[in-house]
Amino acid sequence: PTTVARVVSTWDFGIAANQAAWTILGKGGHALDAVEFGVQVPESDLKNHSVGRAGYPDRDGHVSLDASIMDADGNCGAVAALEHIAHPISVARRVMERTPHVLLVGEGALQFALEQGFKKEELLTPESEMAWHEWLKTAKYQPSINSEVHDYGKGGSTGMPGGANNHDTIGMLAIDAQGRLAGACTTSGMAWKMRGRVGDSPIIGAGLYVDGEIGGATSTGVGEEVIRNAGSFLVVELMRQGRTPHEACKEAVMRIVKKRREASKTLQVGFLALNRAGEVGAYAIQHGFSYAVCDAKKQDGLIPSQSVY
Ligand code: SD4
Repeated sequence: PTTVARVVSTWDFGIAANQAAWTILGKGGHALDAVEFGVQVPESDLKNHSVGRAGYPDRDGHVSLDASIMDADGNCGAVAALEHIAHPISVARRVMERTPHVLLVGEGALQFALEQGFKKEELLTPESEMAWHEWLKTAKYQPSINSEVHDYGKGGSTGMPGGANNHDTIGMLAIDAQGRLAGACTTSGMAWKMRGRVGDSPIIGAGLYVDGEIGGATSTGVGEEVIRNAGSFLVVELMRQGRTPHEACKEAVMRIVKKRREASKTLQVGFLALNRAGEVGAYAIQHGFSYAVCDAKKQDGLIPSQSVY
């Protein structure tokens, strides 16, 4: 069957990531290769402080990365709290393809990555280190919800100094010319998180879910709220029940808002979904979430998501 190939991803940095994915999709390549290649772009981007290299560290100064990847047949792999590896998404794919497991964490994930030939690197850049030192001046070393309340007016939710960063996790979903779906999600998590904290991004069903019969979903924002609601799985299940991607994302967002009415006023969660027919939808709690769509007709479309607030 010939389908319209399409790739979608979260936030404005999704444009460049989609274009990379398109170099594979546009040639009739596999959706799985496209999403892995696509999200490597923000993983490498030194200006991006919420994904991969140059990501903001945890409270103790460690850059610790979460990533997951999934295909249409239920194959999936993920890494959490992985340090020193520039492309966690590629380690996640190796977990999927070369181990009997789905998720490797921390030291074990690093050991596996090194065994697979990935290079051990320092991912904390001088700029991120400076931002961390700046944060340390006022930070109390204890989990505080306010350290993760962000300046949505500037479009981001990563808790960076001065609200200057308007980028978050990248979640990417693709359908290729043969109708195969795949998704990838990669992040350095919430800036200044507790050491060992894992968000939604590497949790299959939370930050990412793909079902070849239905479609895929991915999320960005405060991962705890997404995990609590098995967010991406919920979006896909709602599409299974007949919702459009937009309706499914909206209903999943409303589920969070309903359960967490007070907290949801100050936190961001955004969902992005792509169904088997190539239809795209998104919804967020806070204003400012956007997503990028790329196909044969449009290479750089950035679309603002609707939101509750
Ligand atoms: C997390 N959802 O670790 C990710 C990161 C993110 O705003 O999107 N931050 O919770």
